[in-house]
Amino acid sequence: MTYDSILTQNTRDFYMISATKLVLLNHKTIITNSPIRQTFSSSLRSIMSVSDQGFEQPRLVAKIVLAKPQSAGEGAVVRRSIGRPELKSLDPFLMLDEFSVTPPAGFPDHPHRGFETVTYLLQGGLTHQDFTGNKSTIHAGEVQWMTAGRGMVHSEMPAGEGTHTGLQLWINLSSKDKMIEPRYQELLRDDIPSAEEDGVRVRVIAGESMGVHSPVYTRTPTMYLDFTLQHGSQHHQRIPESWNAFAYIIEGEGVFGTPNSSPVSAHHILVLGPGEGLSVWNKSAKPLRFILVGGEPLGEPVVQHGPYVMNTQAEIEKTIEDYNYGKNGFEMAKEWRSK
Ligand code: FJE
Ligand code: FE
Repeated sequence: MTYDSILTQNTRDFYMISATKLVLLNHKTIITNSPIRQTFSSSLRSIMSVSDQGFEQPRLVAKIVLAKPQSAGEGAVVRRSIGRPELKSLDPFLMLDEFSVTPPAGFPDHPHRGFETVTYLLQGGLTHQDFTGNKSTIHAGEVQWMTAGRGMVHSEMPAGEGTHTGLQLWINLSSKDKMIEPRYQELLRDDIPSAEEDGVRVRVIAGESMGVHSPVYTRTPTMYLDFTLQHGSQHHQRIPESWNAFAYIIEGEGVFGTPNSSPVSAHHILVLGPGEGLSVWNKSAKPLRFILVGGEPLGEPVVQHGPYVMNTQAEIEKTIEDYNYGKNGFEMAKEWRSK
């Protein structure tokens, strides 16, 4: 966005800025086409960045947790952030794993009920097979958004040799959506819209950022953004105020919340406090890559038994029975095996 467009479009901010800045802004209209424009607009940028892009009430970092490696599935390694003892859940999010699988490791046939799994591949490929006969592979930069609803049985295995990595997020469904028909939304590389400006690149997996929108339909209102900030860049991302939100660092290190905060490095999750949005700076020499995820809290009781997430213990017991007897959405579970 140019400062001219900020001036003409954003009258609210115009009135909020201080007298000093008003003087500068008035000058700017005069010097717009002059040779000193470059110098002037860069000093203008540093003065204006706080009031025009930042927030009066930025979301500060409320908690930082390191996701240490642990084993999961069959021989897979996950760095679990949400779902570990220090961060049991963050309504509506139930789990976030940064996973690494090398054959023969993987996540063989297992059920789910009551929530969504969002798998985002960072390196390699992951093949998914389910009990309705679906089979597909996602590759680095691609997403499978699975709404398990009333029941899904599937396998998630590495596609080929070597090490395959990615992120899997579990998003809870509201009580009215827990028993819906299962569905998939698959986003291949070119289906994920992106934007780039001033050293900041975003891939929009869910929600909206920098003027681009994801095609994903989220039952539980959610935003999921993959940011890469080059050295020296900064970004200010609005997040609905009633939502819970976190950032998870994939690589590099970044300054989150306020410009004087200590930098945080890869494999840490940062839980954000209340406020209008997240401010982030890359003051390091290397690129910073992180996901920023936010969601509307459901505010409902959560009873989890492994891959089943319901509202009451009785519903969990019913789910175990449905799976064992192949009922209420698990009809295909008894006969099916992945190939
Ligand atoms: C699961 C243990 C598990 N994190 N990340 C118990 F490992 C799993 C499971 C996964 C998983 C799968 C992928 Cl592809 C990536 C993951 C846990 O499948 F569902 C239960 N119940
Ligand atoms: Fe699964």
